[in-house]
Amino acid sequence: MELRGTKAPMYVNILKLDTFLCKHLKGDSFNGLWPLARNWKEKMDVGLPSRDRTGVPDFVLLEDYKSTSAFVENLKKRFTSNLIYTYIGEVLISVNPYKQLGIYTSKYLALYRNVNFYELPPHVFAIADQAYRSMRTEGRDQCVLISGESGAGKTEASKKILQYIAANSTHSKEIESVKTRLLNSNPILESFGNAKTNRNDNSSRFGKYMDIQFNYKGAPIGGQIINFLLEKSRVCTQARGNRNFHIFYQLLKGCDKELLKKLKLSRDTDSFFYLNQGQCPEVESLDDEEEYKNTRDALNVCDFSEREQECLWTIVSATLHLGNIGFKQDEQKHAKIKDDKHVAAVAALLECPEDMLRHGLVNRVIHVDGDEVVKPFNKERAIYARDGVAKGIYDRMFTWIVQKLNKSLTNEHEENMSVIGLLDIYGFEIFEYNSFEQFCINYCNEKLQQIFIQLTLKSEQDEYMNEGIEWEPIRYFNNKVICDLIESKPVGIISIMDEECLRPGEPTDETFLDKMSHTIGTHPHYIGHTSKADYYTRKTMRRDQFRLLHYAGEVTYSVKGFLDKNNDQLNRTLKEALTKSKNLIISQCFKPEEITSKKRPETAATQFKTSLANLMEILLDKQPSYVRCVKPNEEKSSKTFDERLVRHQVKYLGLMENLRVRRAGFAYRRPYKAFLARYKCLCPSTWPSYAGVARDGVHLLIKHLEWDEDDYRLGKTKLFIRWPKTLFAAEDALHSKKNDLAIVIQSHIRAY
Ligand code: AOV
Ligand code: MG
Repeated sequence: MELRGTKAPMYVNILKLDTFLCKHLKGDSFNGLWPLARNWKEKMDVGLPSRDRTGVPDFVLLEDYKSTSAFVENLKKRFTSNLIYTYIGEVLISVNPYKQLGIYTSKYLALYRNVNFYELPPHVFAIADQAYRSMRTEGRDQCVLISGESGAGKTEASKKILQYIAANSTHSKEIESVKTRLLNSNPILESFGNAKTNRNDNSSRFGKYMDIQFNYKGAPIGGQIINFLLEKSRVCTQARGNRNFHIFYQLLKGCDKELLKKLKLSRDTDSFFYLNQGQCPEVESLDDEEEYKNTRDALNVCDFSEREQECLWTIVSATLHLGNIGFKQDEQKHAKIKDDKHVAAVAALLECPEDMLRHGLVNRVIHVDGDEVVKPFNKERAIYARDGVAKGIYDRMFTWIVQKLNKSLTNEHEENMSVIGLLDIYGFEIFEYNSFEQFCINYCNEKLQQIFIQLTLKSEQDEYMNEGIEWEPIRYFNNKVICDLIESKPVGIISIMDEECLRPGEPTDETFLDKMSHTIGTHPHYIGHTSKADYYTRKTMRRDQFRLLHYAGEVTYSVKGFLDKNNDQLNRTLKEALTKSKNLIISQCFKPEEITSKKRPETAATQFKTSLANLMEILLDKQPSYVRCVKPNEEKSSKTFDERLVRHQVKYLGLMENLRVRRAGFAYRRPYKAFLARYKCLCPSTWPSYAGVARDGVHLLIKHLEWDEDDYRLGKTKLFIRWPKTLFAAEDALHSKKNDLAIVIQSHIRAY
């Protein structure tokens, strides 16, 4: 810890004081905090702060733990005092402050290092530290699951955890290079996979799971990223106030003239159909030009060669040119290409045969009895084909980037690695108009909620068992019923959708909807037109809609586009044109085998389901920590705490349920040693020193404090306290003792 300015002499005194106290008082109750704080006053302030003004730092200490209002009120008190973090036991609740709080500096990084979870105020660094230390001491793989709705702060939290691990793990030259690459993977993925939405200027439009791998010394030696379902429809359409992925704007604003010319682009974002629909070319909080530089730097750090980077830019610009290909329709309703210039540009940039591209954009070739039959598209189908190519190349390029990053992060030399996994996935989404993408995103959130409930309940139960304390089963809502509705076979929504996609004849979104009505219309979490729902509920739905009662609330989906998006097929001629591309990346993404293979590719939803099932396996294998992010208002304001909005999130994040589980028996628990260290000065038999077993010491202490028999239990390694008030009484007693101690310290300082 550096010593600077006028504080230095004081700090030296404190060091001496520390020795003095340890020697004379044989280790005071604040021992664990001494080396960390900069001056004695700061040390004195650590602990449970004033509960009236700033709320309780752990929800288990709420007197009225069953009341959502009390819960929200506590969050509000803390938010208005700039305390954005609160625990429920070991789960961290984080409220987006929408301003820089100065709580992620090197001082904080050092403060939380190697300190027991409960000795410092709640912080995301404490979660990171706990995961890191558990991995090292228990040798168990860890994962941190971050959830919350769009804009609640998940991605920021995951970056802070990575920052903490990079700063507080072992250093060496080789390791530094791994750390830099791990940190630089974020800006790359964000440039290509994040976009401005109405809820978040930097919204992740893909799910991400990242493993950080460590050697036996605890140094990060590599990483592995798994990406989930990029929202590729954004490449072609953006609702008002939305933008396309950041990279498009970065490239147009930031690249030099020479590259711009080579890519046949202009800087005017409005001249591109794929960029002007949202009518939002600029975002105040984003500097596209500057970000372009950052993206390039990050690409260099992560071993993307010059040539590879050039290929990325050609794909990004080819996408823009594709969007500007317009179509007209002749009398027979056959589509004709309007903008030759852009087709030529796409073919040149992607280095693929122009004639094939032209043909594929307006025709479908089908095989009937061994003969090729050409079926011209109408304008609508031609646009669909064009958008298909744009989405296809962008999506596969994104996956290619992830794979490339993985190569750069792979460590092949070390065995016996331990890992910490970070999961940052898109939050639950309820829009006015919800489509296939929201269906997948919300399904994913259902799965995460399921393991959250399962695991917290299970770990709670395990803890009681291990400590030899009686466990009283509690009732809770299990959302498995909704997961089953979506994913079970053969009558889950995904199966029904797949069946429709594969059915010969003319399956449409409407026939899919009808089929759902017939098979799952009576399911308690499904509302369709034939459901037994009340008249009013059905009346609020359009003919093309169905509604799911998710754990987080009702969402009405429009089936429009479900089958197409699930089928996710590029027309054969276009795919063939892409397999002939000489572009380094496109040629890796579109292999000729795809054309020759007779096997039908899996549908989008089924692929997603499989990747989620894999993710669940990965997660269940690890010891989880949780960060639950809450959004204080819809205006991105640092001043407003919208109680209604927060209440809703508290409900659907299952936080009350979580608290109920945690409080089912005992509100508070601490290992004996830690409890004794903090409170031993309250009992003459344990103060100033206690040489016996910590458990016995705690017993003596409790007897001295005259606690009621029913208010606590002595477990094998921990003390369990039933009511917060018991702890508060001890804490108040400690506080007055602290004041006495402060006087001793002050007089000592004067004496120096
Ligand atoms: P998300 O990941 O949860 O949404 P972000 O992590 O991108 O949300 O946070 C949204 C914005 O809120 C950030 O760009 C910051 O401006 C601000 N913010 C979040 N956390 C903090 C913090 N701890 N301190 C200061 N500002 C913060 V989405 O990706 O949309 O579901 O798909
Ligand atoms: Mg995000």
